[in-house]
Formats: sequence, structure tokens, C-alpha cells
Amino acid sequence: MRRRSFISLGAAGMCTVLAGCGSDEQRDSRWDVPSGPIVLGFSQVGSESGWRAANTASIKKAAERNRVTLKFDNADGDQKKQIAAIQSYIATKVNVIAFSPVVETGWDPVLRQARDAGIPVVLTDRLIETADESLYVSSIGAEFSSEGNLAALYLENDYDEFSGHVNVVELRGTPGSSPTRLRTEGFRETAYRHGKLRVMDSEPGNWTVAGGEAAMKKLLRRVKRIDAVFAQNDDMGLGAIKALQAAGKKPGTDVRIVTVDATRAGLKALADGKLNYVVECSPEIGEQLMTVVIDLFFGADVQKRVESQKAVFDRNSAADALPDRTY
Ligand code: GZL
Repeated sequence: MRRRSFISLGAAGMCTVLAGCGSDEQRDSRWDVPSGPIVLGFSQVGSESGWRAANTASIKKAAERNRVTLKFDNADGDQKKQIAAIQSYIATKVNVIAFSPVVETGWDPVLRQARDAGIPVVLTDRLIETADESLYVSSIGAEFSSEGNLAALYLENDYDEFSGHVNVVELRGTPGSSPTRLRTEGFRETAYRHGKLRVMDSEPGNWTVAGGEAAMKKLLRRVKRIDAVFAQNDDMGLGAIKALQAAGKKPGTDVRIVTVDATRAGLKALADGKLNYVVECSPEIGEQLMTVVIDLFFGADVQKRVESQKAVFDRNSAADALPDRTY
């Protein structure tokens, strides 16, 4: 990723010395060059999980470091609030809008308003369903279906010595969000390939510790034999640990657990043997967002899709990573 010492623009809107700041004919003329520091209007999903808190921190820190003026709104998981925030950014004529869509559908009308106002839109983290991909200039984030694939693959390999079927239950994120849908699909795609893992039942845990605990308690009542849990994020996995312990079971041993995110709390539980694998979905996409935001007005062409980093942690790699873990 190119680094640049982004210097705030002079009053005349002159482009100061920037790596990749070409002359007018090289620049994408769709967007007006800001006449001062770039103003970014950001709508965040909420503050539902440790991952989300780290994502917010990454965006705020990167905006400050790149001298981008950030207008930030937390929608508390409410799409209506996100749409209202985007409309307020349009009304106040920010230079660029970015948001993590709480659900996949229902965005076209407000994104058409942004396009009609000549304001570019960047998706971060989650994705939208639209027939008109021109409504956003770039999306930055993880491939959620591959996270589901990896969770199933590592869980399945953990049962190499086991010849029978493995009864799995799933703790899902919020209904209608792209990580919920795609992690669900990805996990099943790999699980059904060899048939060892059987997804016996699923329950929404809404990305939270409390939600994961409540969902796990329901599944313990409904499913006769549970061998393993696929929790679609760490926080719900931590909730499952509490429910399993309350039921007299040893999480990570009697019931194996795989989660996604790789927050500090998730890696700590993994290092302690209460989780078995954690698939990383890095929340630290702030710098990638600022690079796109600056390139929109001053840099080279902007990629339609910018992927965030991914890894899978086991107990040993979690212990190694914890001392330096920033989130
Ligand atoms: C994934 C992100 C999800 C995290 C959850 O990119 O949208 O939302 O996995 C968070 O922890 O709540």
C-alpha cells in the first residue's frame, strides 16, 4: 500500500506534492477536487462487538493520520439511521461517503441520491446487493464465504481420527447481513463436500456475547448430541463458552468451537484451550479506506474491490500473536 505524507490542500485547491498526484488530465474528473482537507462522512453499523470497536478505532485513527476530516455516525444496528446519516452527509456536501451496510438490501435509493449529488460512495467491511454496481466506487473488506470455508475445513481436519459424523450447531450473526449469509454458505459448502460435519441446527446470536450465550442454551436444549460449534464471530463464541460451562461441559474439549474475527478476547480464549480455531477477519481497514479516499481525488485509478487480510489461528499461533495484538 502506498504511503503518502498527505498535506492539507491550499485554499486555491492546489494539489500539493503527493505521490501519484497527476495533472488534471490524469485525474478521474468525475469528482470535484476538495478546496480544503477531504471531508469524509462515515456511517458505522453500531458497536455490537469487539470487532466493530476495533474497526471504528482503525477508521478514526487513519482519518487523523491522513488529515482527512471525518464526520462519524454510529447507527446502533438500524438501517434507517444509516440512511438518514448518508442523507445528512449529502445535504452537507461532504466530499466522499463511506459506510458498512448493516444489511445487504435497500440501499439503491439513497446511493442514487449521493450519485446525483456528485458524491462518491465507498463500502467498507460489509457488502450490498444491487443491480447497479456504479452506485459505489469501491468496496473494502474480507471475503466472508472463504471465512466459512476455512472454519469448516479446520474443524473437519480436527476430527481426522474420528470416523463417524460430527454434529455441528451454528451461532449466526444478524439476519440479512452479508457476513451472516456468506459465512453460512461458505461453511456448508465445505462441510457438505466430505460429509463428515453435519450442521444439525442454527440460531441467531446477533454478534454479541449475550446473544451467543442465549443461542447456545437454546441449542443445548434442542439438539441431542452437540460435538462442535461454528460461531460466526468471536463474541458469540465467548457466549457459547459460558453456556457450555453452565451445562457442565468443557468448551474446546467436550465441544470444539471455531469462530471468526480474531479479536484479542477470541485469541485469549483460543490460547486458553476454550476455542479450537479462529479465522481472522481484520477490522483494521482504516488505512485502506483513506488510501481509496485520497486516490479518488488525487491518485491513480481506484480498485473496485480491496480485500483485507485473512489468516487462521490455532492455540500456538494465538499465544504467539497475543503480546503484540492491537485489538
Ligand atoms: C465482519 C463484520 C462482523 C464481525 C462481527 O466483517 O461485519 O460484524 O464478524 C461484527 O464481529 O459485529
